[in-house]
Amino acid sequence: MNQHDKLALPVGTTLDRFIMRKQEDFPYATGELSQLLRDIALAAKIVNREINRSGLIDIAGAYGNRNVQGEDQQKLDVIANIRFIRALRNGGEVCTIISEEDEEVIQTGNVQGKYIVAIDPLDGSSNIDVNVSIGTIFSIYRRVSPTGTEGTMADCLQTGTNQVAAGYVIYGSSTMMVYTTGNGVNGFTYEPSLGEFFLSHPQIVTPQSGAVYSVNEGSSNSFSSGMAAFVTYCKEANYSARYIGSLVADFHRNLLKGGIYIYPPTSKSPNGKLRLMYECNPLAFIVEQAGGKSSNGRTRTMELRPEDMHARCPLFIGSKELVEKAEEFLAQEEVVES
Ligand code: AHM
Ligand code: MG
Repeated sequence: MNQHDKLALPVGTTLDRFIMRKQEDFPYATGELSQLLRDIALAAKIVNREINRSGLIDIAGAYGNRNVQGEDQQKLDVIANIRFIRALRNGGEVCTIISEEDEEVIQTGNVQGKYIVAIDPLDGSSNIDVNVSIGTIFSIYRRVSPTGTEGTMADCLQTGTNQVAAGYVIYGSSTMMVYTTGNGVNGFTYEPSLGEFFLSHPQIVTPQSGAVYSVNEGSSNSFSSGMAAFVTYCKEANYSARYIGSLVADFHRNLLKGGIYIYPPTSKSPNGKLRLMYECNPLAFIVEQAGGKSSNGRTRTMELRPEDMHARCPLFIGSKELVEKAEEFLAQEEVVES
């Protein structure tokens, strides 16, 4: 290809255009969900900028702990929380937000808003200091209470099967946003010089099987017998162990290449560590839309009843055959122990 042809290449489909096109597929769509997704993408760009500068902020410690607006400098997960909430509040489509970073429900004041958002603004944030990929995970529900009032606990504690959209942003060697509205999964890569996400991974389909298992084996002393047997099975089958310790990064790799991510019950976290509303449900929706599977080892993640907005649950997620294999080992443990 000569230089002229290269220059004439189309730049591709931007996230905004893609969202608009998808909206046209639904004749009665009002555009509110589209706007909401764009609000999230905008906040993601801002958070991406903050993350990229985080090393420099440490170096700039000599300037004191205040940023240019005179605000005290805060940890990035707090900043990310503020950014996403602000974007969702300003957008107007969301009545209520629940966030891993906030103990209480957040009412945006937009009582006409039709949507509820559950968000983990910056997952794996302990990895920031060592320049390892981190992510944002979000989930969108339609409210069940009437518009014109504040969102209720019933709005916030819906089962995962009610999600209308879910996605994540991975801040890694490149920044990507991956999302589903229940009609397949699409991935967009951020082009920093243009300030846009471009469609780079259309219709992601996850491999039915894989040869990667991702689990913190440091906790293996407290694995159940079924869980321990599954890990032994993976080793005997010569699978590769890959565990970044940053859920979005581990999940993203396995989604594209095949594999299973597990956060099982351990003595330290008897219910697993990950949160049903902010981490497990959104990734479960995505993996299922890509042809994979997610459960707590026994029950489909998206059918678990959330008892509390911060509830935790075990997570077995990834390629269908591997998740089913792990479930077989867990079922076997019940037979042996009964
Ligand atoms: P966080 O929400 O406090 O960031 O914790 C979630 C993170 C996940 O990204 C990661 O997969 C997991 O915790 C790692 O936990 P562990 O260090 O116990 O293996
Ligand atoms: Mg988290």
